[in-house]
Amino acid sequence: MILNHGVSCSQGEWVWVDSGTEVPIGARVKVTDTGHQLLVDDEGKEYKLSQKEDSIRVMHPTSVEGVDDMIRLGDLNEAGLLRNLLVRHRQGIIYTYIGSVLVAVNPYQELPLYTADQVRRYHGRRLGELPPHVFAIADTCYFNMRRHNRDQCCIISGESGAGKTESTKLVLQFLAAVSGQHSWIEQQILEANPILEAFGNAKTIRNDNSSRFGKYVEIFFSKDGVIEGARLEQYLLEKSRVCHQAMEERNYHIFYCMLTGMTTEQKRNLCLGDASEFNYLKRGDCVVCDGRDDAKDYTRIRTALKILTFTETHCWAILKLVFLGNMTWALSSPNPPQPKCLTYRSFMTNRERVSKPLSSEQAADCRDAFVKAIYGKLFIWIVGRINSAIHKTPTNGPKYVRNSIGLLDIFGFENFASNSFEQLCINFANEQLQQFFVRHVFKLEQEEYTKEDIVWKNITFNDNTQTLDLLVGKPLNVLALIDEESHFPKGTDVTMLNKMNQVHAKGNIYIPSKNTHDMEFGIRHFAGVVYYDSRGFLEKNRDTLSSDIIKLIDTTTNKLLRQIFEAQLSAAETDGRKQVSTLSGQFRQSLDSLMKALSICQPHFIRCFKPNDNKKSMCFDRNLCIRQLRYSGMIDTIRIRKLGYPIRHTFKQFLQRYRVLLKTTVCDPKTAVIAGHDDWKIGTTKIFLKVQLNLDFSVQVKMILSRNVYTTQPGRGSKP
Ligand code: AOV
Ligand code: MG
Repeated sequence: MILNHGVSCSQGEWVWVDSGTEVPIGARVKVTDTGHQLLVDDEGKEYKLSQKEDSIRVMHPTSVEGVDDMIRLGDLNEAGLLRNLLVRHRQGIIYTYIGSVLVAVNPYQELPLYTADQVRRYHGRRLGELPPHVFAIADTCYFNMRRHNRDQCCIISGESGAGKTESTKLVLQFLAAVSGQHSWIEQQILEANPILEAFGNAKTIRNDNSSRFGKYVEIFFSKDGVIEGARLEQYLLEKSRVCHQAMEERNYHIFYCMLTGMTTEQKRNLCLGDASEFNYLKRGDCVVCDGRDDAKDYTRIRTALKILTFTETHCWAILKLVFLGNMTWALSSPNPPQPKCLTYRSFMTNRERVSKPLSSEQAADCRDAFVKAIYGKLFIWIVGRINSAIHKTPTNGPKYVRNSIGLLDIFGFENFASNSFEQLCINFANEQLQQFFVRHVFKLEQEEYTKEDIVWKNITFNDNTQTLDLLVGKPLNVLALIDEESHFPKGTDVTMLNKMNQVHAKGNIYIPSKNTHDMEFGIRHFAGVVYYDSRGFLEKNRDTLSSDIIKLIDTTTNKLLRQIFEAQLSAAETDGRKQVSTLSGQFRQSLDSLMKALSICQPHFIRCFKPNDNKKSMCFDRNLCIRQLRYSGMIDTIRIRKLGYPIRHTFKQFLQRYRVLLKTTVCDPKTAVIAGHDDWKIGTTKIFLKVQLNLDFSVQVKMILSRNVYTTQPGRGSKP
């Protein structure tokens, strides 16, 4: 049977079908015993071929079995990328390249891929020589750093549960293995992880070990390629979790680890009972997490703390502070001892300072703010302590050379049913990283054309500059307005929203609230529109503790508590009215320095994908994956490639593939002209094509081949 696209269908043939799914799905032609032709798609659904004839295209052979590098796909489009991941996922292959970018699909099962043998196998090999692997990317970083004396960075992104943190650990494991010293400092760097995860990770509905902060780890190497130290930067720990957890979610691991791991004696000393006795730990109605062994983790954390030179006194001080919130004002206690600063608020009138009792709700908010502040500051302090153990400034003087590899494990784009200030910050970070990514891919393309002496000009690509302008670029941008209103004593979420609506309604990136009662505004992000609920924005952004609480802290004899609030205490002393920087201000600053750091590195990208929402090993959710393909920048990558000549063959490959046509086709000059010179270019080592050639293009092939190419050595072509 011949279809309208000139496709002849026979038993076993693969085609693309448009069957109302978001992107076309792969399907195979099946001829039944009775001679009827059916289509069976990738999900196992059957259709009568006759019903689908209009929406069928023949599948390129590369899409049938799948390829290691998706840039090589003949069907270089969404459907092609998606099916490639699907086909490989079914074969248990989790890694795939798209050019130099690694796509890692979470296997949700232990795979024998990360052994010492595998490290040796991948070490010293070129990217693409062996099947795609996270070790291949790690080795490329290491190789490039040493060969070119240039700092490298690896940007690992993906949504919650996609495998960013695991990939980061694997890269680190590889680097530690090939740097080859098994030194104390290496061990310290590796042991920083259990500590960070204990205090910064928690069970969520998406991930049993979800990192609730972003991190950038820089690993420093001597000129001999030996690990010398590292430095950690953390971003935006989710403090609200300390007081509140959604259903089926937990507070930070450390709480549960302490309560199950400590001896009865130790617990008695700290007046601790069971996790189920703490309101702060059981809000999600989930104190145990299947698959995690809290008691064992506790031992691990204590060992790690020791390795990172936390003293016994430090450890106890930390553990005590962790529970301070719960102990002093245990919500479960019927008569909690209530320090006055938590039940009263003092403020200045014209003449004097007066105190006003707080409602019980206000008092609870005040207590929560305190507890969150303690935890947040403690986390920052712990990261600082870890850095002081693993980050050694070079002692050999300023001329001393060392190189680094940075690993960024940061929250992916977020779009929930309800989005707040945190999501705005996270999505802002992702916009910046997306721009960085797209510009890098664009630059690589440009370089490839220049290298091959092919003119690539007047090509522009619309990246997400407009969204970034709205967020931080233009005058009165969104983040500036939020900040301005946060500093303004009478500012409220409503006044802030009104200003944003006024200033930005005319643009096409900002979506103003529908009416005066609507507290939502929308932003067109690169990965889709996100609606933000503006309620609570200012308070979250101000991120300040009341002066009463600062005073309370000032009375404490707890040394660690004083230490973690050092900055606040001294600010209160010098000038109470001094403008403290807002949360978005701090975040912007740390992002700016991150972007600066990344921009001087040679970047590598790992895009982690989640195959399904149920943490299942052999299940591939097409819609979920399409969404990830889009916002991971994969679709941008192919769009950029398609602006030029997406299909490339080295001369040798090209000849092998098409030589046969040279003998069988007669060159008709007229058709050759129609085929057009613009559809292909001959570079110095490769042939560049606009579209994949098939038999219909034999004339073109003939023409290309006739231009001397076939007489040249592979890799040394002559120019047209
Ligand atoms: P995330 O870092 O991307 O989410 P994780 O790295 O924590 O996600 O991965 C989630 C879980 O998936 C892990 O705990 C493992 O069980 C499993 N997993 C991931 N990668 C692998 C792998 N290569 N091999 C085996 N199992 C894997 V978040 O921090 O929530 O954004 O906030
Ligand atoms: Mg993580």
